[in-house]
Amino acid sequence: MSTPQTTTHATPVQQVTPELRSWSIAQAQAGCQPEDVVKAMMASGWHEDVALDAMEQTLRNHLASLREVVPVGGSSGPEPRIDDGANVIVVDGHPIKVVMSLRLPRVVIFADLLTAEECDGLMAQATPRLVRSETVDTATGGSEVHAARTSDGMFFERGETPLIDRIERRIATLLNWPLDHGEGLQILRYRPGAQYKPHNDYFDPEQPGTPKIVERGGQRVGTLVMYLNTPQQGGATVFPDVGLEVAPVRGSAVFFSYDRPHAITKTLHGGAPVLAGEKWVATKWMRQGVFV
Ligand code: PD2
Ligand code: ZN
Repeated sequence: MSTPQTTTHATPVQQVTPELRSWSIAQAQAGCQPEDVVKAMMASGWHEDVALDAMEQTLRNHLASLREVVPVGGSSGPEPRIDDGANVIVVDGHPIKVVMSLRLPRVVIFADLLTAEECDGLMAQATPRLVRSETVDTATGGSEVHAARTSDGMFFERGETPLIDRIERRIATLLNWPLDHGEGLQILRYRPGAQYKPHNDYFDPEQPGTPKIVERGGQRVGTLVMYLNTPQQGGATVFPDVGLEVAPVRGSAVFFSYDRPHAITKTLHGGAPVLAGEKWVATKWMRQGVFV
C-alpha cells in the first residue's frame, strides 16, 4: 500500500491531512487491519504514537458521521412478511415464491410475482409510449438523458389501467407498504448493449436538487424491479458492493430497501449490459410518505 507522506520529517508535529484521513478510511473499508495501516504509516515516516492517534481520531470521526445519517420515516420501511420462514406468500390468491433473502443490503428475490399474461400486458401497454430514458438530475431536480442509462422507458400513472392497479395492490400487500406511497410504475426496455450503470435509487441529500424532489412523497425507501421477459443473455441486476447478480427471469423480481440515503445500506446497484435479446423491466419505487 502507498501511504500519504507526512508533512515533514524534521519536526515532531505531524499533520493529519484530509488526504491521510480519506486514505485510512479507505484502508479500513477495504478490510485492512488498523495495525497494518499504522505500520504502513510508520514505514512512511510517522511516529508510532502520532500514527495511532491519527488512526483512532479518523475512525472515530468517520463512525460518528455515519450515526448522523438518520433513518428516514422511522426505522421500518417496506418489508415482506417472511420472518416466520414463509417460502410462499399468497396475495389475493396469487402465490409468490420467496427465492432468496439477504440482510445487508436488504434484498429479497421473488419468483412468480407476475404471470406471463401480466408481463405481456405491461409490455403491450407501455410500447407506444417508450422514449429514451431520462435520469433524475439531483443537481437541478429535473431529469435528463444520460449516457449511464441506455434504455427506453415510460411511466404509468398509479392505477392507470385495471392491470396496473391489480399489480400495484399486489405489491403493496406483499411489501406491507401503502399503495399511495408508491411512484407510478416505470417500464424500461433495454436493447442489446444497453445497460444501467451502478447508482443508488435514493436521492443524494448533498445534491442541491434533492429538497425539491423530496417535496413530493419524501425520500425513496425501497425498490422493486420486476422482470417482464427473460433476455437471451446478460442483463443481470447487480449489487457491486456485495458481488450479487440477480438473473432476470420473466415474472420474478428483486426487492431492495434502504432505510437511509447512505452508502452504508450497500444498495448500490446497476443493470448489466444486455448481451443478446431484449430486457424488459417494471420498476416500483416506494417513498417515505404519500406520493401524489
Ligand atoms: O433493470 C435493472 O436491472 C435495473 C437496474 C438498476 C433497474 C434499475 N436500477 C431501476 O429501475 O432503478
Ligand atoms: Zn436503480
